[in-house]
Amino acid sequence: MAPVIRNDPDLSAHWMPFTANRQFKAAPRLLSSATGVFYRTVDGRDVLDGSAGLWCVNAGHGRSEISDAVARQLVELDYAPSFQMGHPKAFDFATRVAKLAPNGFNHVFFTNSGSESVDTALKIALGYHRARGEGQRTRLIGRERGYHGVGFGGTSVGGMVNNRRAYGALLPGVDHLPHTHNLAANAFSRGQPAVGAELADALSDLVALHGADTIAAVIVEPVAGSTGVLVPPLGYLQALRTICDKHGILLIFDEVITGFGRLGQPFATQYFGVLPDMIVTAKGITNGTVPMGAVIARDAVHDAFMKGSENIIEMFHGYTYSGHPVACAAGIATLDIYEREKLLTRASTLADVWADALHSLRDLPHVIDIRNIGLMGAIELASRPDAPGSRGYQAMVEAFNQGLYFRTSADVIALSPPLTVTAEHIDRIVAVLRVVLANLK
Ligand code: PXG
Ligand code: PLP
Repeated sequence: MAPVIRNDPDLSAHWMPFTANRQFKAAPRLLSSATGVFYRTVDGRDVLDGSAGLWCVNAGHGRSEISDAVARQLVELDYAPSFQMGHPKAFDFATRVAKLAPNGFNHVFFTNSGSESVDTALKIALGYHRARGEGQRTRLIGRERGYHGVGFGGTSVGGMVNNRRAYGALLPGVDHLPHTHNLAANAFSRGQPAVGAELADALSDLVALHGADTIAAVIVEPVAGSTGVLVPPLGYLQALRTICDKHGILLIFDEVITGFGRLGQPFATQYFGVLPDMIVTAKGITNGTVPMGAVIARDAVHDAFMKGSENIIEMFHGYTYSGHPVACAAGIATLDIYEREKLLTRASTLADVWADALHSLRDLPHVIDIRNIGLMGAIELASRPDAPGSRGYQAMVEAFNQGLYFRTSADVIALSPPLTVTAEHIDRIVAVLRVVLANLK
């Protein structure tokens, strides 16, 4: 029997995340199914998925290889305890994930989300220093306009003010580097902007202020996603790495969005040629199908824990659902698709088409910047002086009504379609945007 999809559910009980609940419930946008790069709404309209869901559906929607693997797994082994017990797929999947990372990143800690991956990586950093006799290294450094999820650790190192201000003192001993967004110097850059590598020097200033031996780790998104696609200036990530090396500070790349092919390499670390000490992932690891995340650690980080008596738990951390069998089955099927369809490098073959398409919108009203890298892009609109964010929101609603979905961050339109997108789909994205922006007040 075909499932019955209710088009008019009672909306009151579900307290929606990161949503203007009252506004949404007054005029809901409900999706009922999805195939390829299209969603279908409850009223039967096709909507092109311009943001791969929330930056996670890298292989496109409705992949039967994944749903079949999940169904089989639920019958075979629905759950296995993750503490002091194991199941083969968690080990197989960890091996597969590690193989995609640069050489020397051979250890994978599973979580269930990007937020959990971030908090896990921060705790690994603290534990690493303590295991090496440097337990006084407790300071954590994030960046303005960074997004690292919503746990207390990620909220603390995060740098988006609305995500922080209601939540009190957060973690102590946290600093933030300046963000790298500079419209005056870098507006309408294609790829990496030229100006801003020197902003990494702020890390040297924090070292001078606090003392190098108090700082545990720096966490940054190689390309900031949530805050509106901020591409790192040329030389910036290299400069951060150099300063971290000089002072024994761990460098964490939060690749929750950039991981699994977004830039045309498995991870942004390979795209930029800069090696962190840990890679934080989630989202695309299962094509968004089953919640999962992972921290990929460099051997030296992992090995620092593996000493002392063998009956002692090396790291007091983990989740009921770390390495969940269903998530691992979904993840293995996802990596099979990525490999078979060469999706982890596909963004590099589409990057020029993508850049040309986006930058063709430059002369439309209100557009103050367009930026792109790999298959990520952003169109920044001038804010209405009395109502920042309202123009971006209106663009999102109008586009949705015309068959295109994308994310906005205030007045920045953020685009990151599934990696299966074609040049024709890209034309369609740009055609809808052109109409929407031309008519926006
Ligand atoms: N780090 C980064 C870099 C992220 O982008 C997280 C951590 C947290 O992951 P979870 O799985 O806990 O949400 C993210 C998540 C958007 C948007 O449109 C971005 C995210 C999530 C939802 C919406 O900007 N990023
Ligand atoms: N709260 C309680 C009362 C628990 O028993 C547990 C796990 O056993 C948790 C929270 C943590 O849940 P999870 O391991 O799914 O993160």
